[in-house]
Amino acid sequence: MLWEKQYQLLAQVLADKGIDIERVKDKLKKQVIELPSWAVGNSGTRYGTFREEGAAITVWDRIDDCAEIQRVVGICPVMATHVLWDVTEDGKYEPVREYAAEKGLRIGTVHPNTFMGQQFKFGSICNPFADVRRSTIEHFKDCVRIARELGSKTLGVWLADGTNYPGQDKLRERKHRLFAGLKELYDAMDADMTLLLEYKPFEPAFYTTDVMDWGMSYLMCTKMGDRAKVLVDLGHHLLGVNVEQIIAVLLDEGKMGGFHFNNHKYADDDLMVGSIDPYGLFLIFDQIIEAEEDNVDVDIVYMLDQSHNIEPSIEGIIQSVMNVQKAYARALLVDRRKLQEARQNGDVILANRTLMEAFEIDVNPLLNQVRVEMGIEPDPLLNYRRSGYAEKIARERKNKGANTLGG
Ligand code: AOS
Ligand code: ZN
Ligand code: ZN
Ligand code: ZN
Repeated sequence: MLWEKQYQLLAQVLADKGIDIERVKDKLKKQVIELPSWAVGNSGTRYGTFREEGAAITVWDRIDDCAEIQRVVGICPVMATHVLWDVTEDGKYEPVREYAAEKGLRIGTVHPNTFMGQQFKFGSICNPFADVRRSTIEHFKDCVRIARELGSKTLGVWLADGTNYPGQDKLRERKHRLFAGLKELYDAMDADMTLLLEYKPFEPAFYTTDVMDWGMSYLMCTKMGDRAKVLVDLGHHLLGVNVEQIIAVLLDEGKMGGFHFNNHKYADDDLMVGSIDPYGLFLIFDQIIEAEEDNVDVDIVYMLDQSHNIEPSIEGIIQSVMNVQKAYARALLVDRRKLQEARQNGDVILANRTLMEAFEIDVNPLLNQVRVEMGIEPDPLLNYRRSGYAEKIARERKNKGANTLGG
């Protein structure tokens, strides 16, 4: 095979640079990305949803689909979950955990749901009405129990809280309510659980959002304690924001907790990660690897959070996972010695070129080799297409009704 020859050549080139390819492969094999259960069902935009033949309808379908994705990619043995959706019809979570385990998956980050329901019109924990705040906190505490039942150690909180008009509510008071609510959740967690707090500049609220940026998330997490960290969703930044710098700061402060991977051109577009800006994704991984090499304690939960509106969801997820792998692989191949030298010499051009050189490497042969060594087919997408799984679920799930989830 041509790629095998390309791999041999790459191994030689890297050896000349003093990069140990065995170590790189080892890291690539250990990479873990959580699959969002909600991404395999039908999802859409506020303008409508295009139904996909074979889209997951039940929680069992979602587990089956994630297991199929894991079969071909090999680095996603975890399903991130939304508490309202990934539950049995009679409200049980343990069977979900058991079925997932049967399929070779564990349940990852548990996401509470504080945005679907009439009571949330003015927010959840920041709501001006005490009864809504109270019931949200009860839901949070319930999520801790659910996490236990699902065997998960991570809670991922995204709040839709905010206001739409100046004057609508007292902003400082909303901040107090925010902290009080989060702190109750934090205190209810087990000692080995972590809380990840996601931020987002706008939407659904359009004037203020209570956790609007990394600074606010960082502030809340710092006030809560060590087991609260920031979750960075790549689509949750205004245009022009330098995300990799945010990652560097959070890593340095021990507050970089997790990612929701996706890609955007405008706002929270939830497109496939790496589809619009693969270079930006590489630069994020570059920060992570650099911190690791500097012995910074890096403990990050990687998740996808995307919405597959026109592409087949499972294929979109497979492609996304591969895009993340590519970015990670390239960041692992940065010639750090040369980079360091260039920096010491004040050589801006060579420093930048060193990064670009890694970004320009065709890492497909390397990733193919990693997969073969892991016992899976080199091309996950073709492997999936050949399996007949898409046709099978389209047949089996046809006429079973369509389930539409948010994203
Ligand atoms: C919303 O914009 C966020 O990205 C959340 O992570 C949300 O919980 C997720 O998209 C599932 O609805
Ligand atoms: Zn998200
Ligand atoms: Zn989002
Ligand atoms: Zn998003």
